[in-house]
Amino acid sequence: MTKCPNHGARKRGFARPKVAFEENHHPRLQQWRQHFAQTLGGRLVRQLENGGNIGAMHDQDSTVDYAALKEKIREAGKELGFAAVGVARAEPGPAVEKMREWLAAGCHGEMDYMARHAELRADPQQLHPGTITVISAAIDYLPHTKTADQAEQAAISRYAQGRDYHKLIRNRLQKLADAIAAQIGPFGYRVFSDSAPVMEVEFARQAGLGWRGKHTLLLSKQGSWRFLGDIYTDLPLPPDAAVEEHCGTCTACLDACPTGAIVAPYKVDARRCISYLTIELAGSIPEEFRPLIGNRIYGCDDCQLCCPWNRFAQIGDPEFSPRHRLDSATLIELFNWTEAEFDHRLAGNPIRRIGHERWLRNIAVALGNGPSTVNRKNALKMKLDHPSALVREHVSWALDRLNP
Ligand code: B12
Ligand code: SF4
Ligand code: SF4
Repeated sequence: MTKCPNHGARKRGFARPKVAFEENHHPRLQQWRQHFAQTLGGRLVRQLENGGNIGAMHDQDSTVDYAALKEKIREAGKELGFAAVGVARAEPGPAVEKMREWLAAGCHGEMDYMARHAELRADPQQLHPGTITVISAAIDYLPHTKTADQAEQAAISRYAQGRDYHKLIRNRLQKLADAIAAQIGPFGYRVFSDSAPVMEVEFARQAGLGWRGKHTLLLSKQGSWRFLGDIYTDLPLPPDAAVEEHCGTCTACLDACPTGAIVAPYKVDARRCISYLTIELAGSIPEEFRPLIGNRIYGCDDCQLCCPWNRFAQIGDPEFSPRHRLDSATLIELFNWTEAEFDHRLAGNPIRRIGHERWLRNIAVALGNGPSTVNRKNALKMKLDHPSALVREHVSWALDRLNP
């Protein structure tokens, strides 16, 4: 139970959100704020000032036009740089059963948190009491249209070449929540972006942001190079309609996957996915997959690169532009980064989360995938006595591959 500091009204399960706007907010948001204060939001604020109960906000019979509010939220979201904003009921539906099957088959591998938090993922009310609605938002991240198809180049997943999206999206969602709160008063909410057990793709699908591609990612007519984030809230906003699926008979992603990780349409076995093997897996990469990883050292984009809908994708938010030449650096160059350089250069980048040891493990595999050059072999030999047994094992494997 928390107590609203303004009115003393009691409100179950929700802390009072921050209501102050950022000083540097966009002028259009300011305009919307003024407009809103004079209309619907203003009515509510006045109602609260007159001793109204905050609980009235949750009353479907109140005078609030929630459909109009939703459109204002969408507009404010666009002003904050979101490519799309939609609304879903906080009910993941049949996707929950599919998730349980996926977990029961062990497809999550060592991602224990997926199993541990399955019930929280399945039930938004358990994760954040009072939640009845999900505001789902997508932000474009495609940093460029180059490819890293030269063997000496390091292939780093496009999502990880610029700033870490987790905090950035949560900050923007917080601004969106602030914008709502500044107009209608305190309301219950919590923001997420890949930061808690939330079925982000399913809610985005239900909210009409796109359909689920056969690679399982959210796909739209503007492509799939989009991050997702959510606001769980107690506002009774009317849900949007899901959009029609447009994969048709295409199976390009299943065919393109280097490791056969898309074991059936709409089913990824994470244990086979290069994204899992290079990012989530802490230990040794199973040998059967190493040759298939090629020059990919962090994540994999193949199931998106081949997707016909990504021909229509736009370059994303400039925050995701490549840093430290992560779009063009060579494997050897990155292999030679010391731990201090790794930590310093990748501050604020998602790659830093895997740590220097896994970074070297991944690059050793990519170097081992050839071609066999003197420079490559010399770079590997320099790490033969690395303090980490994990690194040493992958370096030895790589040298054996280059010296058959
Ligand atoms: C765990 C996880 C992974 C795992 C597992 C991926 C997976 N497909 O499950 C690994 C590490 C492999 C991974 C990889 C990647 N990920 Co990831 N990942 C997540 C995370 C944290 C949870 C996803 C999840 O719940 N998976 C569990 C399974 C059970 O769920 P599911 O695939 O959504 O669907 C299942 C059921 O719901 C059911 N189902 C649902 N609808 C339907 C419909 C039909 C007809 C059928 C038959 C079944 C079905 O089938 C599935 C079970 O087989 C989310 C963030 C989040 N909180 O949601 C990001 C997220 C999905 N990942 C993201 C990204 C960007 C990636 C990568 C592209 C990164 C990269 N470049 O390396 C790759 C893509 C690989 C791929 N093809 O999925 C983005 C995707 C954005 C988007 N446009 O959709 C997310 C949403 C993060 C974010 N906030 O933006 N990821
Ligand atoms: S990210 Fe790569 S390995 Fe994983 S499913 Fe997509 S194509 Fe396959
Ligand atoms: S490659 Fe084809 S099947 Fe796969 S997500 Fe794109 S359109 Fe759908």
